Amino acid sequence: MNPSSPQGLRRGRLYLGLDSSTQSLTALVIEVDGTDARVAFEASLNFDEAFPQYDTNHGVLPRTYPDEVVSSPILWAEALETMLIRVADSGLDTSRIAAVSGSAQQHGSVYMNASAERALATLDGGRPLAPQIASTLSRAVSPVWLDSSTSVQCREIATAVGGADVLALHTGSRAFERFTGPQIRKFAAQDPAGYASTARIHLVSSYLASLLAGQHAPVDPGDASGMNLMDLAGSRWWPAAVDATAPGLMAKLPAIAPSWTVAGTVSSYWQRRAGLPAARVITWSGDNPCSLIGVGLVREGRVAISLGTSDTIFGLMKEPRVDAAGTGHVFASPTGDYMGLTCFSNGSLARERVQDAFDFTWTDFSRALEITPAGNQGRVLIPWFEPEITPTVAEPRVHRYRLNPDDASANVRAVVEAQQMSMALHAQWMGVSIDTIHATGGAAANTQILQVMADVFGAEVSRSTVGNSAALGAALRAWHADAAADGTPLPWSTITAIAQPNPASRIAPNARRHAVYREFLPVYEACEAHALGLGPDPAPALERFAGRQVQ
Ligand code: XUL
Repeated sequence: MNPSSPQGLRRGRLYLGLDSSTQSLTALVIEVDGTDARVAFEASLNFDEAFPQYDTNHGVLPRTYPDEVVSSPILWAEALETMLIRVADSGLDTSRIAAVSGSAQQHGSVYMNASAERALATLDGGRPLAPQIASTLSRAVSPVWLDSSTSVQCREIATAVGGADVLALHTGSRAFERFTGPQIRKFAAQDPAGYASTARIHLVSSYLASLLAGQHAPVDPGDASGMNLMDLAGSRWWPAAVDATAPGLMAKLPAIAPSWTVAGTVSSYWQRRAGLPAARVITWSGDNPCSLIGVGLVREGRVAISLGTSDTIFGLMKEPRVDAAGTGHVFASPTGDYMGLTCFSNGSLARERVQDAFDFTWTDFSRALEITPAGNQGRVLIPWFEPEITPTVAEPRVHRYRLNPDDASANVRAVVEAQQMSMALHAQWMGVSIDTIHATGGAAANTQILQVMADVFGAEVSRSTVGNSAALGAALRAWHADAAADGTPLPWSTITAIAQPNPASRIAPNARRHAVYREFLPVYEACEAHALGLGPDPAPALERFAGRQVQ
């Protein structure tokens, strides 16, 4: 221990961050010595592979209707147990874990009955978790963010509060199908008895925090802003939206607490089951707010692009500017500021569909990007393999312009260019002039994809040093909250030093290729408008663009 350091007493403390994402559960432990942090442990469990008995595909249950997408809260509980036992068996001195926090896929909801409160407090550490939790659920499944089945409910809620603009102004987003409020409204209408027997509606984040703490945990403003229910400026439930959503809902919602709130301690269940200490459980948040911290975005001006199951572009905002076009969201940030975010559902989903179609490895995929020119000679793919969030597309359909569906390399370039151009177009509302992008998520490992990103945006791209930015963000939030709870708060700049991108990974934009994309962008926009049924045939514009490329 360094006695001269004011943080000396903290030496060797461990902070555990968990990330329950769509497809996997990740655990990441940081070890903190003074104000230095290093990653001491990292592991992931893929739901489909580790728990085949749930029959999930990419983390979701088999679908009855294409637009209804649900997963299993019991699976998430079982994954939590398996992972915490793995952490305990990892050789780490888990007695040094001072605090645990988490991140979870946003918007998903878990419905618990009145028996949950007692059941959480009296879990039997001699038995597995899943069977003890099953009877506390008033709904066996959880709708997740890929669900797009609630357009009717979105309209009803918006109308009841005075229109889409009013809802966006108060909650940070117009009504979105995947947001929790519309999902709750649909459940209340379709299964009134199930809704009536629901005592608490958790987000995935607060559900898992409750399992850890052995008591109902609060939601943080970051995750709560993905519900269409919270008054963003006041970080409290907005009665007009709550009343417009479902009868008696206010009493079923968790408390909203600042994201650094201590929600309890690791319960006796986990102390016995996994030998964990009674560490502080810090309120969990959504994966996007956690990633904001995990990629070190604690000042305005830079953005991050996360290439995960969904692709998201987000950045910290001091003021809650709202997207007039209605596709973006404003969430609360774990720092107490705001964050702007635009989400694209056809992220890795679309890249993998193109990859699978040609039986490509990731090396083949990268090679295809290397051998094809910027602008793809005016060949365009609009990659709506799944219903798309941005722009809103209910019926999935892939559109090709001048693109032969059998041309493997051109299709690879087309999907990557489409995603990057779409992000550039639909992030303009944030009003941030983008000169630096922090890239994260699984596909950020691919240098060729990041080069297209740099060239489209005309911005430098740096890769996060730690791949699992949401789990890292959760671990860093645990550290931040633990220090604050001890009365020795640390600035976010210190907490996120480890999350700053590696300068050696910097990818510079190429001026010539950026010029190509500046010209391509309005042409792509015209293709998108045409695919949406909102614009004329873009063929002439594409021909002109392609003609200029070969000159
Ligand atoms: C954000 C969104 C997704 C999920 C899953 O609004 O729907 O990013 O959080 O990652």
